[in-house]
Amino acid sequence: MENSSPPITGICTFGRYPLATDLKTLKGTIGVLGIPYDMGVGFLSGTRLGPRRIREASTQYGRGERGYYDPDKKTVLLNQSNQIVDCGDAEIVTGDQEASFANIEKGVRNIIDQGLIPAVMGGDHSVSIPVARALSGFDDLAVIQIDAHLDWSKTNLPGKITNGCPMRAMSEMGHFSHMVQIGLRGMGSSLEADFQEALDYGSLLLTAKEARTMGIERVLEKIPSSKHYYVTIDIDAYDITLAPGTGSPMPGGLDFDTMSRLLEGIAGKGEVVAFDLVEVAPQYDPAGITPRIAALTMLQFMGFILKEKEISTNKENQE
Ligand SMILES: [Mn+2]
Repeated sequence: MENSSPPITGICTFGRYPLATDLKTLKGTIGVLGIPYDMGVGFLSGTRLGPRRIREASTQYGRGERGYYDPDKKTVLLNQSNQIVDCGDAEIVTGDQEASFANIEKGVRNIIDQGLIPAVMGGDHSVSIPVARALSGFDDLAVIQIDAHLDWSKTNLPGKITNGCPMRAMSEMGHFSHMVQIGLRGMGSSLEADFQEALDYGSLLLTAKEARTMGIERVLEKIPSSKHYYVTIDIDAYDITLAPGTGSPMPGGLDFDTMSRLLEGIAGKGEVVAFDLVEVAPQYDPAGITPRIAALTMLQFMGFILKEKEISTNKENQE
């Protein structure tokens, strides 16, 4: 990869990592998959533009095998070679939710079948439903949602799936051993009865305020131990000032450091087998903050995941 050339040059791939759209012959550890989809949105749509804008923002941070030095952690992250590939986008069929979801699930399954961790960029939050479906082969799998909203709405349109119901949908899938929901606050789409159903299901609910008050170390202690983790990040988990480009931005949210420490802690707790970052709607953010913080969040999480992989491989080699 010609990383000596300026970020503005070349074909726009996530983090300037190599493009690998043949999902049957993937090599590496993490496969980025875009989902330009927003048919699950009843209010402000536009998340179909998310993947392209996130990719564009991410090129500025493409460091190749050099990685980058983190002065807080005093370590170099993302310096592993040939670990991340950009798999392009899932095939979206305009107006056909079922076909689109089937294609998304197939795309994610293909990446997993090749032994890679899917890093999915949405798309509205309904796309996490086919992503979650694709994870049915993992045992002892917990889902951690980082989001301002509970996303346990009952869909009021028969046969229609919206971005307000992915966590309810996941609770019905039967292959998640635990559910944790962090960052809840403010005016959400879910009703009081939905919160009660989430609790009855056994979901651990932590509001943004609770997370702030107890501190991230305590939050990490509270997350149940699992062998495998799937993390679904709604960009509106961030405070409205950090991510205005989304359909339902909300004040009182997480800051970047909190998100970063949370993701680092999760990567250290168990094996992250998939993650997605959803709900970036760039057109509501002329300053372009939102796709940028989305790209940085994904890159950081990838750095933590690869660092953990490196540590566990070293341990295995020593044993
Ligand atoms: Mn959501």
